[in-house]
Amino acid sequence: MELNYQERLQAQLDLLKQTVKRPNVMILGQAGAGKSTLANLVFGSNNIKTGSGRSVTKGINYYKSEQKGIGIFDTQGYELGEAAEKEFYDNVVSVALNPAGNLDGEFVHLCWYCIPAVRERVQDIDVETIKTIRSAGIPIAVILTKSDLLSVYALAQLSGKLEAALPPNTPIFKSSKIKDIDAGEIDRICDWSCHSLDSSLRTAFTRAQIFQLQAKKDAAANIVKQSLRATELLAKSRLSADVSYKVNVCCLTMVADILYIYEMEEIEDLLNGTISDIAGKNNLVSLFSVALELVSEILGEIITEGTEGRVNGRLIGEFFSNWGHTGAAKTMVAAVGSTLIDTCASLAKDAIDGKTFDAMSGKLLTQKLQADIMKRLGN
Ligand SMILES: Nc1nc2c(ncn2[C@@H]2O[C@H](COP(=O)(O)OP(=O)(O)O)[C@@H](O)[C@H]2O)c(=O)[nH]1
Ligand SMILES: [Mg+2]
Repeated sequence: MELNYQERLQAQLDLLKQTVKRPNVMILGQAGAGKSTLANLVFGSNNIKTGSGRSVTKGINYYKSEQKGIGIFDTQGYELGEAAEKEFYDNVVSVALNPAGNLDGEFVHLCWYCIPAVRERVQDIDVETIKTIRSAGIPIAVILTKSDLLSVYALAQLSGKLEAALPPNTPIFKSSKIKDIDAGEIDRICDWSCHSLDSSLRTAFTRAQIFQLQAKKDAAANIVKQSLRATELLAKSRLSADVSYKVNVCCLTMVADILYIYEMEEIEDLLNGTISDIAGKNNLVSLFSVALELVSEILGEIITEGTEGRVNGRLIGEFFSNWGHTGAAKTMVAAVGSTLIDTCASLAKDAIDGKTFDAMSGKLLTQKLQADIMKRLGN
């Protein structure tokens, strides 16, 4: 059977995008509090604006990003004054506590309550809203935005005031759009958010946030572990064409899952699409499909030639000096998995650091991917 790995990989990624459950985050706070800025810090540059917004109720819009796999309830915030505050409170509470009542029947899974750090007092309306949402069982954290505008001392004072006014153990974080100021806090916001979500929503959140690379790495390592278990079951018998096909499918699923967690399509955007230009291929997915071609080639050689077969000029026997069929298949899955994680992690880091791919062509990346897999097969 002639297989087009690129198309199959893309199809698998599209399937994941359609089926993984989407978390909805509600971002609350006054107009100008820095809500959009925070969302961009966590989810990357073009998340909210690219999703199409729908008005849920007065002052609350819902943005659903298919690409990101995340939904955002963006509240426009309140004006000062009793009537306006009451309206804000009623709207927020009705949307958060009564999913069936809002436009799409979307649940609010998580709330970030933004308070600009320059604010000196804690408003009653803030405390009341946070208490109500919290007592409804929806995780809510306070985020002191624009923390660069306040001294460490003044920030601590504001935190203290908030702590005294809010229900015990309400998490309070800081954020700043200025790079390197409180950068670690964005990690902590992501970490807290991830762990506050139901486990069925964590995958999508881990994927959507761009900063917590360790969380992505852990999730990806878990994917490899599961694939190894599946491979072990598959390859118990002699490596026939049928088994080899199944191992290949297992690899393909694993590769798609890893690319999904790292959100390689977004990374590609962040790297300014220069990879595709230089590689002369369509996209990163096509680049990663070479890993699958390699797997298929090795499996093919093993079946037809046994250990005497050659891949990239090297004897297969060199890779598996002491190999049973199960061991060989597992070694290969592990090699592809760990190579892919390293490659994705490094590309994601480059994207976060604002690098582009002028220096390293897609061709080099492909070669490195292959070489790394071959090297790991030897270990
Ligand atoms: N100094 C500083 N300004 C910020 C920060 N976050 C947002 N801003 C600015 O505050 C204004 C409002 O931000 P925006 O994210 O649109 O607020 P939103 O109305 O709550 O969505 C913009 O001019 C931002 O550049 C920050 O961390 N530090
Ligand atoms: Mg905004």
